[in-house]
Amino acid sequence: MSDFVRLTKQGDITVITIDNPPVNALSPGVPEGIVAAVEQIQNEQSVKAAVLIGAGRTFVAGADIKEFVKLTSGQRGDDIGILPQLLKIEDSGKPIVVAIHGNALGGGLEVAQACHYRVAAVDARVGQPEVNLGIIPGAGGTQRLPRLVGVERAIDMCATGKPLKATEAAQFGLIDRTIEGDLLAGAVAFAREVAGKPIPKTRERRDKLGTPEQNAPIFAAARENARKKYRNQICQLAAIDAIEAATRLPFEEGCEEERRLFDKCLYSNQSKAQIHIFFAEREVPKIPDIPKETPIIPVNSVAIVGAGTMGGGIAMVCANTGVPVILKDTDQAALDHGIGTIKKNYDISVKRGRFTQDYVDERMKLIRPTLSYDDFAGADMVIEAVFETMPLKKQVFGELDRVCKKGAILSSNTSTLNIDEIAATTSRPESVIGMHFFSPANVMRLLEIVRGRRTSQDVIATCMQLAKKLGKAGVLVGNCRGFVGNRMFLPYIREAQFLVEEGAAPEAVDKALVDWGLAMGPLAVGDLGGLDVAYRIRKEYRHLEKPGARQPFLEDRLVEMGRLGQKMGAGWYKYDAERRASSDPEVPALVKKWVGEWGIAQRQISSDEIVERAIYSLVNEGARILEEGYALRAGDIDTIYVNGYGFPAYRGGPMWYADTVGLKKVYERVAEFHRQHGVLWEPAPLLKELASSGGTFVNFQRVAAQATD
Ligand code: T1G
Repeated sequence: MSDFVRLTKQGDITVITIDNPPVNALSPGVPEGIVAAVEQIQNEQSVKAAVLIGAGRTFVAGADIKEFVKLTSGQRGDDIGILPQLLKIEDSGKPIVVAIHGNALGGGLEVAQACHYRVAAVDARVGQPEVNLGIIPGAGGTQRLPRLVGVERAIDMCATGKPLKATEAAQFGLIDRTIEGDLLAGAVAFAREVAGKPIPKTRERRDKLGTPEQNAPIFAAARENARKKYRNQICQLAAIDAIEAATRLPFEEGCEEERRLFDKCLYSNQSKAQIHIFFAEREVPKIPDIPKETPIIPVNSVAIVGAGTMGGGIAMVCANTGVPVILKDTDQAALDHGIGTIKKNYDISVKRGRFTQDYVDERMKLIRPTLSYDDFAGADMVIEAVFETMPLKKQVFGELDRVCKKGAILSSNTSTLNIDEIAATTSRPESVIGMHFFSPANVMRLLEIVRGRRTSQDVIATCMQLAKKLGKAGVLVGNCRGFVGNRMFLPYIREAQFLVEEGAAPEAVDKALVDWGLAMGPLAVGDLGGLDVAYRIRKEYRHLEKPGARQPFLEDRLVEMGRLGQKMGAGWYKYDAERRASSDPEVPALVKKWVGEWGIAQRQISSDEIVERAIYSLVNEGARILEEGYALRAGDIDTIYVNGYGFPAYRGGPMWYADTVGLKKVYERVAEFHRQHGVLWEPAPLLKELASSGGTFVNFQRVAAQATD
């Protein structure tokens, strides 16, 4: 039998166990091992049926994604399809009952669909998440799934990639029985029940495939929705096409069409970019100089200073993970307002069906308001989220140093201030770290974990692990101005303003980048966060700008006339009561007047130039951050931008995108902008070096660990 598959007996039932840690991926040898096991039981008279189950914490989490990388990079050339193997499982003369625990995803669910019956632990999840990798199911999933759950459900599962709970899947006929308690025992009992009965083959069913008349409006609506929701992306539409093929063609021909669409997606830049992000997100917790066995500090209680927007959101994140929270503010009114906002946000989630009222009531019980630091004495960790000024941060950390127990982690949610300077106000800088959440903290996945010069390894390791527990993409970054995300974002929004100064309409700048794939344009983002926020940062750090560097002035003017953005109903755009944006004719008039005063020549600016200047400003600053060591890997920067700045995953993040364009071309454009627009566009030495050496950011490994200024 294969290294990954073993057989055991439970009386007249054979148990086929897949064992390929950590997630039983269908690596080479696994499908073959399953087929060999199925073929073996065919000749064993005593065997009435078989149960297929996964060892470890999950059933099969899909095809081995690493093999796709080998395939598309030419490292392997043979066919990785497992369709023939699944047909052999389905054609077994003895019923195969699959027993699912943990996850059955992608190829894992396709294996399950080829089995004759599916039972699952009540907390198992099943799904076709391939679109998250820019591909579609490629092992018959788009053909068998609609036969089991109907066309609409199959479209929803394959086009959104969202997994179902086993209990939901049972309602749709995908799971035949959910099992409380001992899954294997329940599966073996089920196998005994079905042994000797006619064996159902999913591929032979057509009862749920509907008629062309019934299906036409379903497919039309699904395509329209996919075009709107997944702009520019090809895989969701490909999944819909493949499911339509299932309704029109015999099974085998449907599978050939699925395979054609699968290959089209797999070899696309979109899929390569999304697979890069998949592995980049799994690489970020690996810190070269923090050994795996570094002790983790238990964090069973958190105290938060500041019940404002960020403090309240962070409290919800902790409570949602069952961690009791103490939430402090300076006066009762501020505290009541903070708790009120948390309650309001939870009520919205209940209305949207995300949480039940019971769940929310339990969460609210975990959040204890206080006006006194004395209640912080027992906290394992503190997250400070007060107003963004250094004097206030220092005063708070002075208090925390006085009241918090030895070994407590003292963290700051600062987005721009120097962590070492904050740490220096305490007697325990080794316990101080930055935990930079993004607004709204209970929604945004990104968490920048800022390492100070003295932050200890166990504090870093603990925060990296805590990020995963809180459901965040925690990325370790160095302590430089704006850390990684905001440091790159400053030149990006600056470039957006320069483009308007030179003649591009604000709407044109935002539209070019949204059409290119960004979730929101830079000027609209400014209005959302408040133009006064960036204004204050520009003012505070103007003295650090390169001498002779051009300074954007339009947003300063807007702020100085009170157009702070959404919160004031006017910024770059005007906003109605529901905060819906619309163009404001006053703005181009103001811009025309102001640039006239500065004598800036106006010109037609193409959307290509807008995209290049905006995105390459990110890339150039990202290159500096990499070479200075404030980010460990290009993939870390990409993970930050995809999870925190609405950068499309199907473009892989700014650094991966630059590699895809080719660093020689990117460097040449940056050098051209340097000639045209001056010192701010000075190419990063690393960009120049990699462009001339033919290197890539993704393969760039910095020699030394993080710089310390
Ligand atoms: N292939 C290869 N490695 C995988 C893998 C996979 N499918 N899934 C996980 N890993 C590695 C991962 O890189 C990490 O490695 C370790 O396992 C733990 O993962 C034919 C075409 C299952 C929900 O998209 O969503 O099937 O960093 O940290 O948080 O039609 O992993 O430790 O070295 O994520 O507990 C479809 C992908 C594939 C599911 C577990 N399947 N995996 O989450 O652990 S395409 C998926 C996940 C396909 C078929 C098609 C999650 C998880 P390392 P982890 P986790």
